Amino acid sequence: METEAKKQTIFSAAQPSGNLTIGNYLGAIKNWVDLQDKFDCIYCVADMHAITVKQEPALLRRRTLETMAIYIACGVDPEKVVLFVQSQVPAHAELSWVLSCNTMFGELSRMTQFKDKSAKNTGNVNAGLFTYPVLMAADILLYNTDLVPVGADQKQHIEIARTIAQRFNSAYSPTFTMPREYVTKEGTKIMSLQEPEKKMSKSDPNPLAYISLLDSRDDIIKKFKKAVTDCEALVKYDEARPGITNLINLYSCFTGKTVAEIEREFDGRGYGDFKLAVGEACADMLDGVQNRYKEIVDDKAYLEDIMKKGSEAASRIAYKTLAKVYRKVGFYPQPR
Ligand code: AQP
Repeated sequence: METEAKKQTIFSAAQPSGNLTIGNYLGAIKNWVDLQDKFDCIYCVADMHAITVKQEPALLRRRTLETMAIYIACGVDPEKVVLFVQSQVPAHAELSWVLSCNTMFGELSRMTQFKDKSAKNTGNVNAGLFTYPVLMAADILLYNTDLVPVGADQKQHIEIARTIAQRFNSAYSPTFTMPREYVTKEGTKIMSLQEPEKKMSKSDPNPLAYISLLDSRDDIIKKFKKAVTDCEALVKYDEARPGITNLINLYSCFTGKTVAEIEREFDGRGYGDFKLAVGEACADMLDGVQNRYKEIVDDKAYLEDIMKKGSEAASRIAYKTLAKVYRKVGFYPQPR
């Protein structure tokens, strides 16, 4: 009898630190949906990562549920994937401690996200912000993950997860699968609409800088109209002009048109026309997501049932890995 080849494992997560943006969608979640039929996929709402920045507790709880609903509205199918909330699987925190003892201070000091976020939050440069990549390594390594679909901003964190895994495997014995990032060309890095040299972020204090997946059509069109470009009024892809280049990239993601087709379509037309077209295409793309979201977000029992099943399924895998790690580092066996 032929045995079926084991599928590769995918792990990915997003933080409920704000309403998810089109950056989160194009950089990560869209790929999650594309991958769910071919791989064993494990997706999580990373609430433990979110508290590295101050969160209002009631809001964090609500956003955790809403983020679950957004994943599903975007097409993530809880029947096909393991979908869970990070803090409901304590193995993440437990493995993170062991891994932090196998991670060097210098390695963490080089992380760009730490530098960016600590510059933005000078009043709260906490140890969790610094050790964020270790928790992320634990998230990934617990599930013997082969591939991690992320935006380009997270590549450095996948690299350090590999370094940590490698170090642990050589110090003890082969334990962790070496993960690789899965980044698609199009959604790689969506930039802010107000400061196009910076990436779009859901926690940007200026709501004009990002498009939330739940923004109304009017807001979407208004935000694109106000998007920062330049005074050349030329719809032409040019890395030296990050504003218009970001909008061309986005329009291409929304419509599937190539850059050359877009440049031809808007040849001789001003930015006004183009920005309106980008806004309309974005709103069209989000229509279905928003309708589905409205249908499920108030069904707390349905969402909590998915969380429960997800955390049970995730725990089964995670605690197997953790038990192996505890044994290898020499922790005394759990009392029976
Ligand atoms: N602008 C982006 N372009 C492409 N991909 C992006 N991602 C985030 N922003 C962009 C990808 O979305 C996934 C989830 O991200 P996250 O919530 O874990 O954290 P983040 O990268 O810090 O995202 P934000 O929106 O910038 O959150 P805040 O503002 O809370 O820090 C990741 O795969 C990420 O690559």
